[in-house]
Amino acid sequence: MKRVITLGQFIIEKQADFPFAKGELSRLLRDIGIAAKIVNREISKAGLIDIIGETDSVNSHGERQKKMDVYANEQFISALRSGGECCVVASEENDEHILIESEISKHAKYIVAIDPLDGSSNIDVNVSVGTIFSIYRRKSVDGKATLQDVLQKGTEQVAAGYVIYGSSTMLVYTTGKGVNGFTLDPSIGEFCLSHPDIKMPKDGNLYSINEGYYTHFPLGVKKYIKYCQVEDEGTNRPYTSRYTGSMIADIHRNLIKGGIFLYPTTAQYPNGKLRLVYECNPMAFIVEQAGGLASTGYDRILDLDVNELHQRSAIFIGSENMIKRAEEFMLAFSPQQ
Ligand code: P6P
Repeated sequence: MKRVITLGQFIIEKQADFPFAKGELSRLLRDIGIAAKIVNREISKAGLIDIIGETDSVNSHGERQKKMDVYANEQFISALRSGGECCVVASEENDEHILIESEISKHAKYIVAIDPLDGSSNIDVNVSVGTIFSIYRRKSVDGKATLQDVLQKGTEQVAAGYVIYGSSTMLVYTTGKGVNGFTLDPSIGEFCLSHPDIKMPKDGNLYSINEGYYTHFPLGVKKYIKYCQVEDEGTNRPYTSRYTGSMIADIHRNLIKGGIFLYPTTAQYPNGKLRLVYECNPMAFIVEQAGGLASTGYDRILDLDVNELHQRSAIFIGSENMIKRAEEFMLAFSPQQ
């Protein structure tokens, strides 16, 4: 009989990897897991309750907020506020960072950046959506935490993860010592270890990109797309195109099977669409920890300077050899200005 290892048990067992930790990070991950279960409960019956569709409000990106966006944001912020291990939350849904100033939290050592519900427009049509989180140590030593505590490079992350609300609900995370995946068992209400020590295949034959923007892509991207489509048995081409409109679903699939996800610069998004702090950096940390790569097509995502909370970036993320090939096309046809 295979031993069931819950997320809580796993976190405690792995705590030994952090001799100086006194359990705060473990409790923080536990708080995130609790909020994920609450959000999952509502998503799983979205069509039956008044939680799909749009609100009357617009977020900092000018995007109309979905009811589920607001609900998920409230749940994660509430869990982090009551957990007491986080002093600042930076959310895709909030223009400014949120100071958690309760007595137990204002001296907390961790910062959490979160996209509470990425791809939420897919909920209305039952396509997988997800939550992305990134955890940093507070840098400021006294007084109130500041925005500078949030604007840290991706290399400073102490943990990152995502929850994918799909055919099953999974939580995948890293603390810098590999990547592990947990599947929610609704019968016991626990995330259970299902994908220990995930390793991303070095090669793959899946490519994920919104080819609707083809005319606006840099020449290097256009040339790479054509490369993916050319018949060549030796390199397992033509590749298969898979693009769901939900980054977490696309990257999770590629993490397991091997593949590449690209969101390059476009006319509409000259700096890329995806946000560096709470989308690109956490996903890059996870993918690198699983043996993959993540870049802008030129520079490593985790090394990018972070200057604004909602800063955008182009992203090429996936299997090592596929990323390297795509970067060769960028170097050859769209050299960095
Ligand atoms: P487009 C969802 O809105 C998201 O942020 C990612 O999850 C997804 O990969 C991307 O945007 C889809 O963007 O422009 O292809 O619809």
